[in-house]
Amino acid sequence: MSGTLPFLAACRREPTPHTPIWIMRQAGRYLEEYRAVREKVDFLTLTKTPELAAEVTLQPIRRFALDASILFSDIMTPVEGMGIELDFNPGPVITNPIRSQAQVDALRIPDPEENVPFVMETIRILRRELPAHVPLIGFGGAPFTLFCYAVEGKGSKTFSTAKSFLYGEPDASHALLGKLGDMVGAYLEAQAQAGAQALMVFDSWAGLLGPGDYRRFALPALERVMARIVPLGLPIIYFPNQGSTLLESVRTLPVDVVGIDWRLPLSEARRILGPEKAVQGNLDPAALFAPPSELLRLAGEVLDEAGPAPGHIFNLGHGIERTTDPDQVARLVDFVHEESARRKNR
Ligand code: 1CP
Repeated sequence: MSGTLPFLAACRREPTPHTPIWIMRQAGRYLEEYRAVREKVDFLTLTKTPELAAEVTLQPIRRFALDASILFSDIMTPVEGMGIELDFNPGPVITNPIRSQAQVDALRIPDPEENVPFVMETIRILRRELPAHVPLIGFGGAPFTLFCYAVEGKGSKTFSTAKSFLYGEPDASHALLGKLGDMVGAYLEAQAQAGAQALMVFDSWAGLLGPGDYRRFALPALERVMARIVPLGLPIIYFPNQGSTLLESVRTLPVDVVGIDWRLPLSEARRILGPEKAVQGNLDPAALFAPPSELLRLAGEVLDEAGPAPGHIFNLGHGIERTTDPDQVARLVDFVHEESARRKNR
């Protein structure tokens, strides 16, 4: 029964025999088999070719005893069909950044099966090829994080252009955030219909906003996404990166799991979020560069912080770095399984 798989049970805060673990960006350049695929095709082609996208999703599952897989795609993949022109170098690059109300008005809300049929086909292939004990997570970007790239036109540390637009043109910004929310809601619903077993919303740049502006701009658009996907009944994970000062607001969102970056101890996150939310995280990705004994000590600290209550999914506090040694990932996964099972039997 899929409902009893440790990852899905932990999302629902049900007891599990061990703490489930998966790793953000678990498919990617730190794996030589991923680099071998990328030598032959560029990133966009990889995401648009279902057999290849499914293959790289499966690569980390073959190597490590992970408790969940995540669709190989990108948060920006579905925005092309809105009329936002997308390239990757290596992060997203937008050739027509959105900087006016007229541009916002011209954006379409596409039908996901027509816009990104390759994503839905990748999910269908994966549900056939994944081992039955490994559930598949579908994902999308949070409206505010998609807004950052759509307006800025590329990655940035500060997203100054996007934030200038947010404060300078609040009405156009609300309209853009609303359209992105409607697009992502439909996109995630289509992933669920294609076979995704949990849905994750990445808000990588949430931490650029203070709590007041997060409530004013980011939250209403996120609530539109939730209104669309909560009725589907799948576990929902929301990851507000660098969002420790936003958790009071996140507490009111109807999500099952909140991803926590490594800057906040999980005990603190649990205290702020209350007993109704599961937590996911939050080992510093840099811990994978420590000697093995230190890596395992730091992973043990994350288990200590999560405490004995059900509802913890082990993960890194953000994506794995491309220079990480895969043997360290294997050590981490095995340790989390063995150590958490030992503690539960104590
Ligand atoms: O091979 C390559 O060079 C491409 C690098 C790469 C990869 C492996 C990009 C470009 N995207 C991805 C895959 C990806 N992106 C996944 C795959 C599934 C997995 O986790 O294994 C996921 C979930 C994402 C989501 C994503 N893309 C986010 C949210 C998560 C996060 O890390 O905060 C963000 C912010 C992006 C944008 C993006 N796409 C790619 C890059 C290098 C970036 C970051 C750009 C920046 O620094 O702003």
